[in-house]
Amino acid sequence: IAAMTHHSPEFQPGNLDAWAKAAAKSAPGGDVNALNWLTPDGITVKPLYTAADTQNLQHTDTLPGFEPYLRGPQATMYAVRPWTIRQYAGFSTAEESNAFYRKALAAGGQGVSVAFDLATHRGYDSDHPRVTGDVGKAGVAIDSVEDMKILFNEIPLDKVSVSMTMNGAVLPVLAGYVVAAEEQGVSQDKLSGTIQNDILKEFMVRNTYIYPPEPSMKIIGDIIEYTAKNMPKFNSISISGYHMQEAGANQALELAFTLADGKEYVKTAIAKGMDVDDFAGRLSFFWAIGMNFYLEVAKMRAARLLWCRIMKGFEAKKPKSLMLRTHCQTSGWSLTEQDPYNNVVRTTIEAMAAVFGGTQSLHTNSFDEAIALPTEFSARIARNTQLIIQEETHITNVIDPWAGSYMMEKLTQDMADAAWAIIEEVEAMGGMTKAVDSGWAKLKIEAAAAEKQARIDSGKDVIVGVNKYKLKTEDTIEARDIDNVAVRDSQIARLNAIKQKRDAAQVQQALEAIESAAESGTGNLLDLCIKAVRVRATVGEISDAMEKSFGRHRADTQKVTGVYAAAYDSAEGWDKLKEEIAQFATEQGRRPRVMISKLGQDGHDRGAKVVATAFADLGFDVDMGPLFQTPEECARQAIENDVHAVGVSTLAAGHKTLVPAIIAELKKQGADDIIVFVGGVIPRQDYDMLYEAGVKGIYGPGTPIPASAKDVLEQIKKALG
Ligand code: 2CP
Repeated sequence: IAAMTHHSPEFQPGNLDAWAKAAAKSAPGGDVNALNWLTPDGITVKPLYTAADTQNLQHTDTLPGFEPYLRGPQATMYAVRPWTIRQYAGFSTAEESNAFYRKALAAGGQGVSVAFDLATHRGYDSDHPRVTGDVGKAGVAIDSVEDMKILFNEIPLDKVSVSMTMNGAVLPVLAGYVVAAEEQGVSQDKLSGTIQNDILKEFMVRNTYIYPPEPSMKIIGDIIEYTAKNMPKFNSISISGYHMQEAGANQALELAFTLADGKEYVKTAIAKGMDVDDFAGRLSFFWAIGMNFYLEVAKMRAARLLWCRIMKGFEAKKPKSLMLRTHCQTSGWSLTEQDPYNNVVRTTIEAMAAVFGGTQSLHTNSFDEAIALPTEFSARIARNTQLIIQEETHITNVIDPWAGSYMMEKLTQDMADAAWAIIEEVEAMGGMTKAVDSGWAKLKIEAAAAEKQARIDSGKDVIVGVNKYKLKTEDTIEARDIDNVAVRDSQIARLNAIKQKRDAAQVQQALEAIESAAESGTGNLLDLCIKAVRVRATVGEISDAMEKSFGRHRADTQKVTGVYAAAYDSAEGWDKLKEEIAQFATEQGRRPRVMISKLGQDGHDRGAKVVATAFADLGFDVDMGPLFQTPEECARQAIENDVHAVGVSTLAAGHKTLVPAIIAELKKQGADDIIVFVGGVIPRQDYDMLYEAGVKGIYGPGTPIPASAKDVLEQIKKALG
């Protein structure tokens, strides 16, 4: 029988040499190696894998539910319980968001995931003058526990697990959730859920920090300590690579930096005197899943392998401490404004990668998210994408179905090796806090982003409907719009009512206790914040109390140079534009000068950084405004630097308030000769309104940078007459 199966008379299997000869006949230039794909991570993906590729791998004989958990943290995985369908949502007021969650849960959603507005993220109450454009946009506005109670009204917090994406104002928000549950009759030990609480990546990419790194790490230590003791079912942190990939990192970089962040948090908790096994089982992770299908599956498997290795290095013993559990979200960056229904397909492919990679929880994006917040319709399609995979396809019946694939096993090892090399580089620098502090990690991601953009703009990386197979005309689709003024007014009314009713002396006392604990470094800050929330102190007041001794973090605005130009290799239009810019400089006595700015609390700066890099590589003089400017501050800086143009990058829906405001400020300060252009996520239906306000150019997602640069140059020339 053995002889029959190995030398079946039915076919002649061939061997590798023979295959190479046969393949060379159709390979470009007769070279099989030309079929290799060198990924952005530096991994060579070959067109063919065989048993020889997996011969020496140690992990291929392992099992799910056992070390190193590469094949999944649970023995049965989806065969018993599929991943949690957990859709990230939140907008406008607590009432509206609550209604949205309840409908979603009734229609098949399985957990809640709260998106807070940027004012809340940055620790400002809705009545703060810095956040007029941000309240209720891109998330729900929360000022006090009264808002939290409305947010979770009729959602049983002892049954439904809740994820809260919060990093900056993590203490008052987590405290608000605990107190809202308490007033619902649910004690802390029954609460299951997750708080993002991952500050290191905020300094690299997401930018919703409040305090500098050191006190921020103290806060994280306090939260890990408090939850380990009082909230055993609650995941104290969601160590996130998601935002790194969204900001441009390739998969190996995302994996490495995230695991290195994880190491740093473990060290922080151990330094507080905790036993690793007392908290490590409640550290969880969060990956972005983009369009590099094989790499994403490999990344998720490699992540579990490496985390087990890292935790053994800390001498963790409990299985739960060694297994990496993760949430995934399909890539928002991969969504296109052009031909947007294609995004349903992209999201489905990405969701499949997350599922094949063995995720514990998943968010699938809605197809309209490159344009605005999801509508009821687009949110339904996104949720159903997961329900269909769970209930129609039978994909869930088999655990880790890619195991044993020559390609996937080898790629898993390659991905683990690539990430491990970066982790060791970080370790040699003294760990992730140092790598972040020096700006090195951020620049590494920004360089990857600029390279990627140049590959897209020069057509090397294809995006259907954007740089290939473009439609001549696009239909506009329905987009959700939030009346930010109405939300702000209603938040301010509720804030005022709370302040009138509460016991001011009690509040004062609770805030002073927080202030002195922050000052002295003693006491658990989460414990003190819960006490302050009970007596109705607000998010802004609690944040201020800590800011008094912690201070507010200000980021450097470094930018990479030369990276975009080096990766952009469609020289023709590029060289001509560079010449035009040089000619402008000769005629005007100086180069065209633009200020790229971010207004309000929107910290998504990938686009701004990539544009700044590319414009500088083209020959513009580029100033980078600091994050979180008010229109008034931005106008002042633009005038002081004597720029020709201000380019506003907006991704969090603040454009209708903030863009007219910067134009008005420039006028007010006597500089209406400075032109304003806008880039980012802007629904088509808002274009007219912005042009009427005086904007000279609008560049949505997918605009090739050389095209926008040329247009800006023309507009500057026109303004100069
Ligand atoms: C699961 N369980 C099982 C099995 N599967 N038990 C036996 N056999 C099985 N096959 C058990 C688990 O051990 C667990 O119990 C319980 O069932 C729930 O399963 P889970 O896998 O822990 O799922 P979960 O409760 O949904 O938790 C998943 C995560 C959690 C990943 C651990 O941290 C999470 O939900 N994260 C979500 C993060 C998130 O939504 N982030 C939003 C990002 P025990 O707990 O008793 O063990 S917003 C993104 C935007 C872009 C932003 O950040 O700005």
